[in-house]
Amino acid sequence: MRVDIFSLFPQVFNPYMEVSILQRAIQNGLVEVYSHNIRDWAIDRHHTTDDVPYGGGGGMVMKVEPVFAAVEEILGIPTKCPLILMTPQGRLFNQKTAYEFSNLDHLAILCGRYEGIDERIRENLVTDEISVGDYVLTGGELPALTVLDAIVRLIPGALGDPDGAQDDSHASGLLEYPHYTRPPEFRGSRVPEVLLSGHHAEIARWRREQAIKRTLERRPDLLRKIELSDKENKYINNLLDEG
Ligand code: JFT
Repeated sequence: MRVDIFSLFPQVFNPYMEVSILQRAIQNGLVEVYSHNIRDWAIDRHHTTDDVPYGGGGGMVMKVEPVFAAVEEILGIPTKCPLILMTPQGRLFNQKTAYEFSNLDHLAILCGRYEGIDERIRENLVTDEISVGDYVLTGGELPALTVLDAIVRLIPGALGDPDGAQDDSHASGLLEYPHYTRPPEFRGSRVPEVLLSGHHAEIARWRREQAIKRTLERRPDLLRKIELSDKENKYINNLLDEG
């Protein structure tokens, strides 16, 4: 997969790409990431990338010409691959969208700054508008890294683990079961006996029940979206009766 990122702060992507899973995926040739500085395509003497809004009001707006020049030079005309705009007004990013994007062999991400981008960029260049959540950041760079990380770890081989991402929170539609590692007792707090038992079927059952219990307690909205077995529904009804 190839990912092109357009930003006024392309250097912010490097430190994160040099650690983490992204680095291994890049080294293994599973993904190529190029971050481009939109300012390099601003042709006036001051390399201007923003301007005052028509109609007045505060703040600045990202200019249309440098973004078009950057995107058209890198992606071609007409642009062949999806161009995702990170924006608080986009649809909420989730695991399903991450899977969809991870199947692309080329995608591009546009990160804005200031109060936002000239609407004509959105109308004529952008194919998808995505937000990472209902909170306010100062620009699209952190959302872009979030989306990039979520996508790259789904590329087969990126996790360096044959089971890959299948156990993840949200892959099954449930939150994850609790994790433990050595020692078996720490300051009087013990690892659940079943995990020490070596009983694989019982461990699997315990984990599934814990995942359901957690999801019921913390994210009941998720439970309504997935199919459970009759046994699992009985387990939920028992939990609800107890509580
Ligand atoms: C914020 C953003 C996302 C996402 C793109 C651009 C300018 C600053 C801003 C803040 C509030 C209202 C503009 C951006 C995001 C998120 C993405 C821009 N700003 N208008 N903030 N929070 N979840 N995705 Cl361009």
